[in-house]
Amino acid sequence: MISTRERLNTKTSRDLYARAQTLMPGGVNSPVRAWRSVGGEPLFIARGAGARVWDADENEFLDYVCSWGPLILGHAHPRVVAAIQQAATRGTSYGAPTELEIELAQRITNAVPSVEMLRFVNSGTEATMSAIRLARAFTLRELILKFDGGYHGHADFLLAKAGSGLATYGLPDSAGVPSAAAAHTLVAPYNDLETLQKIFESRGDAIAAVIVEPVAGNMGVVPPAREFLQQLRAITQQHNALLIFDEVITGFRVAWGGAQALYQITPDLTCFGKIIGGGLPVGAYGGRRDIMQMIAPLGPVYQAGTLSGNPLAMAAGIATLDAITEIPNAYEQLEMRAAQLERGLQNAAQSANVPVTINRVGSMLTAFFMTQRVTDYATAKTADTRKFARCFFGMLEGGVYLAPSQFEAAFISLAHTEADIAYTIECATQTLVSLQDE
Ligand code: KE4
Repeated sequence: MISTRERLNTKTSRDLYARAQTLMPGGVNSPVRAWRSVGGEPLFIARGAGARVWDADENEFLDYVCSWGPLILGHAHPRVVAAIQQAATRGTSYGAPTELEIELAQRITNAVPSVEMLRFVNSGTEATMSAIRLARAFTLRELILKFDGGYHGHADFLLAKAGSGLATYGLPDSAGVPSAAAAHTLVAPYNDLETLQKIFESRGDAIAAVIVEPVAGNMGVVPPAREFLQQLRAITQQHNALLIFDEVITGFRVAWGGAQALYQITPDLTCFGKIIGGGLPVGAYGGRRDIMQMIAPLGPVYQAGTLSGNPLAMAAGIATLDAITEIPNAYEQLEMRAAQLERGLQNAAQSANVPVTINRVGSMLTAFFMTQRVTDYATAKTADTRKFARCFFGMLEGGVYLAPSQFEAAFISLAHTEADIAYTIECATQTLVSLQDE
């Protein structure tokens, strides 16, 4: 039974966190897991099953992080576990081609027609950095354009933030990123076609590619404005720049064919991650055959990886995609559950008189603590993050585990039942009422 509203016993997590911090920076292997934006100390998760996780103190939670997106089937899906176990009995890695890579590549290219050929890597970061190297080689141009608030992994030239004012050249968004690396990255506001047009008018002939999250998930969920993606496609085509869809989150999430199917846009290259690995480390980049054929060993663009196409990860990805296809109306089910959650959260916020605006595309959503609509990073950043943090901990005490940041997405899986969603809404109703005194 999920824990009722009571102070959680988190002693084991606290002890583990103390030890972890002596061994790993911040005690974590990815910054967002340290809960810095909500405060407090992170829970250490011991196991997951379906829509639930249990922490090291056996507290049970409904999970809306879902490993930041990969677990569209929920945790420890029997089909995925069996596939990994079976692959492991034959060995874990050979450093040689395997049939499993063909099987997963075939499923992805069948599902996403713009991807005629692809290369597997081990993370979304590797996918986007490789796609950008490829775009630069194909176009013989150096500039890349990304959008403010867009996150595409931690390659140097992608850790660039918007310059001041209209100085759109990127500035390093992390220590250790050379200014030269960021200077080759232009940064424009998401959903702002006017600025995009201006940048292309002045620098279009030097821009190799635009990389975009077709549905932004890293400023919180921000859908593309009407015509934004269509115009982005037209402008890049007009200037012979490539369009790279970063579908690491949206791939197989918002539709079987990803955001490009949902919005009917054909990018030149697409980056994948998360769901295609079923929770194991997998990324991929792919697209037009004439572009992909520039990748070594066929062409001059070098990219490699010891564990790329790892058999266990391939097996997990194949099992995940096959399990989705075998669930009748899987995406309609995800849409129904997510819409139920969105409606319930909206009603809870209204009855508690707490200003909340919700952005949702399919089974990814964010509730921003503010009244104004969120259409880009500048507006997202005006959200009341203190109120978000209060809500995060209220939901946690009620047995609901949200992403520990206002600027992330909540993910619904095929394991979340109608009753789970109803429970979540009840928990939100109680939590939001407790925020009224703010
Ligand atoms: P990875 O290198 O973390 O596998 O993927 C990078 C990446 C690329 N593109 C998009 C659109 C992404 O969302 C990501 C990674 N997402 C973050 C959270 N939104 C992963 C969580 C983390 O950094 O720990």
